[in-house]
Amino acid sequence: MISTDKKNSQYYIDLESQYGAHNYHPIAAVLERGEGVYLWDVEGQQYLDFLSAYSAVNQGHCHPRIVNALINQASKLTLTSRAFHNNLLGEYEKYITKYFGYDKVLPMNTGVEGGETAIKLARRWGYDVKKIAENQAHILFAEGNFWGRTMAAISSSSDPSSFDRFGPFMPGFSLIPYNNLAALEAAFKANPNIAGFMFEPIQGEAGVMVPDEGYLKGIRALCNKYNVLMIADEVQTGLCRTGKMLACDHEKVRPDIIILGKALSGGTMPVAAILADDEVMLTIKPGEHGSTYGGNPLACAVAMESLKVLVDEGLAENAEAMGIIFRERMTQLMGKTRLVSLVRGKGLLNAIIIKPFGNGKTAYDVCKLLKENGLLAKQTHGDIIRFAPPLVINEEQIHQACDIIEKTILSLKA
Ligand code: IF1
Repeated sequence: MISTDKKNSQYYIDLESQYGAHNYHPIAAVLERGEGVYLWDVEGQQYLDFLSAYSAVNQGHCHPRIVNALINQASKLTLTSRAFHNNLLGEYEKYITKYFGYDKVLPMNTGVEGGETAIKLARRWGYDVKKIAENQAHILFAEGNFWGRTMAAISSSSDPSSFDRFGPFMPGFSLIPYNNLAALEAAFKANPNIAGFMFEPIQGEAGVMVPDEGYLKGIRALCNKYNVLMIADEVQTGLCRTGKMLACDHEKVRPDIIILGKALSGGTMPVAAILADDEVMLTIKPGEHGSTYGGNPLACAVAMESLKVLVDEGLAENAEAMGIIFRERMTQLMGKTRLVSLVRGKGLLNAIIIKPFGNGKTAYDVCKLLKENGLLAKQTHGDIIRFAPPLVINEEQIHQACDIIEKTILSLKA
């Protein structure tokens, strides 16, 4: 007797439409299983995952070591709140601070909480250490930034789809052009109350915007010169994604505050971390910041294993090597079609720019065709497709993916 309770993709899509907020417009793939670089939908169709949940699954879907760490800890103790101590938090805090070379870590949950925490730390350091007048601390951001959906995050956004009709906005923020050191120095000169400059070493959502060589070193030098905290948002670029442990490592630059999230848990649960030295971190006193789940023992166990896997499996080196192959293949593709106008990226954070084709179709339509051909990717800002597979991808799989991308794009009519 064939089971009749097997539901198809449309059934699940309809449920989401009926009962869920419409705050996304997903590609029509209903996924039910993931392993390594692969996902399977409810019809059993296999896909190469080239989004990695926006770089949260760097270690590959359901990595056995990370899942086992989750299961083992989940059967012992998951949450105590920070009203009490537990036997994993201190071990984790020692592990991650030694791993990245900072005095202390403040554990939170989502990446945007990491950004909020970094801003609070920078403002508090501004008042207590830089001696900025009360309520005058200012934080600088780069145009094109994306660091989440909270009111502070959208208050610092230059993208109307993030902030339009959500006002009023948080004061004390301003924007300068990305990848522009002259604009950064001019802003620092004009305002002595700037406590921090928060930036992405590569702007992910903006379309994998890779800054000029020397930009990160230039930020470090100007932050030193004007006594401003250098705040690196490595939520998407960190944890081996760009071919180094941190994207700032490409220029051997050490920010004052680092924000981590996403792959810190290998894609199993929300885990974020803010790293800084004592001069910054100890400006927040007991009872002045926190969260219910921040630093929970389950997150500590999962994060330690996720960090170990990155090093044990050489995922930064693999991302570097596989990224070179990917960009070479995409550059060859550019020579075969007018539809691809640019390839850019570092490690396995890459993007192509697709010109409009066939009566105004865009990158979103290409992603729908890629899905039909067995590869999942997501467009950003109309004409850009970001390609970011799990960092465990091997040479055969990267060529398999490039074959799918090439076949799909060459089938389009300019
Ligand atoms: C969505 C985008 C990516 C981030 C950086 C902080 C955060 C993010 C550099 C906040 C989060 C996510 C959010 C998610 C989709 C995804 C995204 F398309 F929205 F912009 F990756 F590019 N800093 N990015 O990229 O981390 O609070 O989400 O844990 O909102 O749809 P979070």
